[in-house]
Amino acid sequence: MPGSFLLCITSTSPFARKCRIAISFLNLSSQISWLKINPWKSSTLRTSNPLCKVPTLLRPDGKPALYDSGVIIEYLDFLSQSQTSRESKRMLIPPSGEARWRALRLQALCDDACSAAGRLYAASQNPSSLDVSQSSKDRLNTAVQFSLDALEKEDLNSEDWDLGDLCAVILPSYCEFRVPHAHINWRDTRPKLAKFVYEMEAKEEFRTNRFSHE
Ligand SMILES: N[C@@H](CCC(=O)N[C@@H](CS)C(=O)NCC(=O)O)C(=O)O
Repeated sequence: MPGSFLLCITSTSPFARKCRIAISFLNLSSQISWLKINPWKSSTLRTSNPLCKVPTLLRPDGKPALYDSGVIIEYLDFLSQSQTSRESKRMLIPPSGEARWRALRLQALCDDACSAAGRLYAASQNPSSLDVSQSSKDRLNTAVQFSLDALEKEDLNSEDWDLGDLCAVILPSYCEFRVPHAHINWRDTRPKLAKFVYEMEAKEEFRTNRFSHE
C-alpha cells in the first residue's frame, strides 16, 4: 500500500527527524510519504492534531492521526512488525526488560532537552521578548548541558542501536543546528558522545535525513 500514510514534518524539527530516521531504518519508506508543513501557518494540520504540531502521522481509512513523536515511533514499530516479509522486520523499542526502560528513558531525556533547546532558539530570535526571563534561559541551558553530560556517561551503541541511541544523536545534532550561539560545544567537551555521533551520522538513515533550513 504505497503512500498510504503521510507524515507531516518540518525539516528543522528534532521530533520529526527522529521519525524520519525511524521510517528509513524500519524499511517503511515505500508506505509513508512526508509532507512539509508550517505548523505556525497551516490551517489544516489542526483538524488532524488539535495541538497543530509536527510530527503528525496521517493514516488511511479514516483512522485518527497519531502524535506525538513517541506514539508515532511505537506505531512505526508495530507497522514494521506487521510486514509480511520476515527479513524487513526490525524494532526500535526493545520489547521488554531493562533495555526497554533505557530506550524510553533516553527518549524522554532527549525529547525534553530538545524542547529546551528549541525554546532557547525561539528566545534568541526575539531577544527583547519578555516571555523568557534570563533565569528561565539559564534553567533551559542548564537542562541541555546536563542532558549532554548524561549522554556522555551513557553506554551508547552505534552498532546495534535502538531508539535510545537514536535519540542520543538527535539532541546534540539539534543543538549544533539550532543553537550554535549558545556555546553548547559538545564536540570538544564530550569526546565519547562526539565519537558516537560521528559514527551514527555516517549511517545511511542519518545521512539522508539531516536537519535543513529549507
Ligand atoms: N512532544 C512533541 C513535540 C512536538 C513539537 O514541539 N513540535 C514543534 C516543532 S519542533 C511544533 O510543531 N511546534 C509548533 C507549535 O508549538 O505550535 C513530539 O514529541 O512530537
